[in-house]
Amino acid sequence: MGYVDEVIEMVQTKNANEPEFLQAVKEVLESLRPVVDANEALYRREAILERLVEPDRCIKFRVPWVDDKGNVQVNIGYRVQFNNSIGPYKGGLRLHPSVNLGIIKFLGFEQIFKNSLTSLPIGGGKGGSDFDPKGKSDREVMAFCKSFITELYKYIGADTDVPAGDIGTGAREIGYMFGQYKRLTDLYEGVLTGKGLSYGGSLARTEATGYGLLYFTNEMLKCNNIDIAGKTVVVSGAGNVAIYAIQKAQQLGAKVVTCSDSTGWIYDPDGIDVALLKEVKEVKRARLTEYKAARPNAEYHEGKGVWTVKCDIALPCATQNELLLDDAKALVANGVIAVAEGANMPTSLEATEYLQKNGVLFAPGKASNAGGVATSALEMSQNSERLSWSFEEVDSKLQGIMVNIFHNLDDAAKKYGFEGNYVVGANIAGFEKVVNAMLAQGV
Ligand code: NDP
Ligand code: 2IT
Repeated sequence: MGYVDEVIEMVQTKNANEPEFLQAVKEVLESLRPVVDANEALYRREAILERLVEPDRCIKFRVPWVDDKGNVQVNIGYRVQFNNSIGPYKGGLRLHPSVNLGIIKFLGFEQIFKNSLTSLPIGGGKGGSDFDPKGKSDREVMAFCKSFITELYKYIGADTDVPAGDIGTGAREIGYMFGQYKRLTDLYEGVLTGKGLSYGGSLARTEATGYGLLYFTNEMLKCNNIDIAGKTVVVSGAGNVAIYAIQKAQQLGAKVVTCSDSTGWIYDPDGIDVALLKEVKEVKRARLTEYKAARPNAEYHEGKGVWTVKCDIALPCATQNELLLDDAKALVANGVIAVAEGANMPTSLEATEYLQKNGVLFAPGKASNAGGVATSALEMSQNSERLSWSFEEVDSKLQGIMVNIFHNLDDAAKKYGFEGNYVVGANIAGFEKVVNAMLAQGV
């Protein structure tokens, strides 16, 4: 058995109850075969793959807080510090009832390669909790966030580990967490990113993941002689990534006709009204039925369904494993040209393979959604130099980073004989920098 297969089998045995982690490891390691085969003796001796798939540490803790009725609630908090070979651990905090250790490990593992692809000095980590912010009052969210940081603050710091937003964690949650960190440590430092603009946040961080997704997609299309203007786009999700992906796609001249949340989806033949979507989701924190109520021409459907809508470009921006084999078949049958992931691992392995086999340009999230964390790293730079850059400056750096990521992975794919396979390209390009650092730093 080859080295890659041995390590996949070991991960399977040791982490049998963590399917998402296993899925992420399989996708990465299988596409690293060409590099691993070329360096097998060295990597085996140094146990590079065994070291890569085992986090530096997993922190799990109790998060007690008091709800509005005076009852004590208990959630579980996690931080997985996966790999800091090229910089301090960096990655978001997910607040969602589905969160468990396996999900945080999959996200932390992906983050290693994503952060490496940004070309900025950030290592991989991820955290979160099974706390559900939905339906909670601001005071309850604050109580949870303060309790969460009261334990986590021991393990994070501007030069150690810098958490940020993810599903369920936005500016409100980051604000409460930053306040508690400052109170406990007396340090005014860039320990969290995605902060408000008045206390160290970066302009363009809110927009960065969605905008970055479109900068990447646009470059990928351009290099394949396709113009994004006039194309029909379907988007899933209606959160931070989806909203700003829709906005930038429209600015580039495309027409976006769908969005979704965890209960249903919208088809808007006139194109999604971003201002209305922001009002419904960012201000009211309401369901998409409110979008429909304000747009007579739009349709609202319960459940899943955006991938059945005819489109040229599909952008999954909600969560993992939301685009499965049948969805990929529906997209291909409807003539899709490109699928670019805004979410982390939204496309299953089978669906990815089907899309690639059918000639669809496929951009893996660790490359195409890296604009969020890249801009977080720019926020860290601004915090370190105690300066704030203009929106235009950050946005132009973000554009440069996304274009650069595309060419790095395109080149890596070509170098190893996998031209056009951006999954292989992203994994190899992300891995090479990390592995070189690991080798240089020894055991
Ligand atoms: P948000 O919480 O802002 O939005 C998530 C959206 O996805 C919501 O509309 C949510 O619906 C919907 N959704 C549908 N099904 C699910 C489900 N099963 N679990 C969770 N959400 C679901 O999150 P983000 O937009 O920040 O994140 C979306 C994806 O992008 C995630 O995969 C995240 O890891 C990834 N990502 C985020 C980055 C960032 O900077 N924020 C950076 C890079 C990647 P509802 O409103 O009903 O909950
Ligand atoms: O998945 C991700 O890259 C994020 N949620 C953003 C992480 C960050 O540190 O900004």
